[in-house]
Amino acid sequence: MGSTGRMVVGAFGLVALAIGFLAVVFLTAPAAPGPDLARAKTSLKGLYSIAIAPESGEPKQGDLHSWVVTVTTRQGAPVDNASFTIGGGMPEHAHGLPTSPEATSYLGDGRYRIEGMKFSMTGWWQLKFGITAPAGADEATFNLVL
Ligand SMILES: [Cu+2]
Repeated sequence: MGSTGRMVVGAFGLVALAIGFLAVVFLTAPAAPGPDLARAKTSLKGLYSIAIAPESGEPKQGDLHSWVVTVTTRQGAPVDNASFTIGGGMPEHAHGLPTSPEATSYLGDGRYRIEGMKFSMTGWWQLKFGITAPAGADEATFNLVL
């Protein structure tokens, strides 16, 4: 093999090495962590299981709409007589909810209707539910991306 041949082989080797290196960097880079979009979770102190669902279809930007929140004990028993504080906002914009949603009725089986919810912008929203019931006070935060 002449010196030109060795250079070609050498250059090819370097390119292969660079590709290999980039592949390792690319494949091992952590994926950008998105917010946890689960709509059912255990409350912060572990007292309740709490699940949220829009009452009719996925909410759209600007719509005043309702949610149904279901609260059970960790063993799955429905929680009656819960009261709620509802807050939240857009963590990336440092603003709160545009409305003051409230629990307006008990639907039975641990389900409560939350009325007056509105998402005035598209993007990442957080909903923070404070729950007070005979077993104690606890809270849960949900993420939504519109
Ligand atoms: Cu915003």
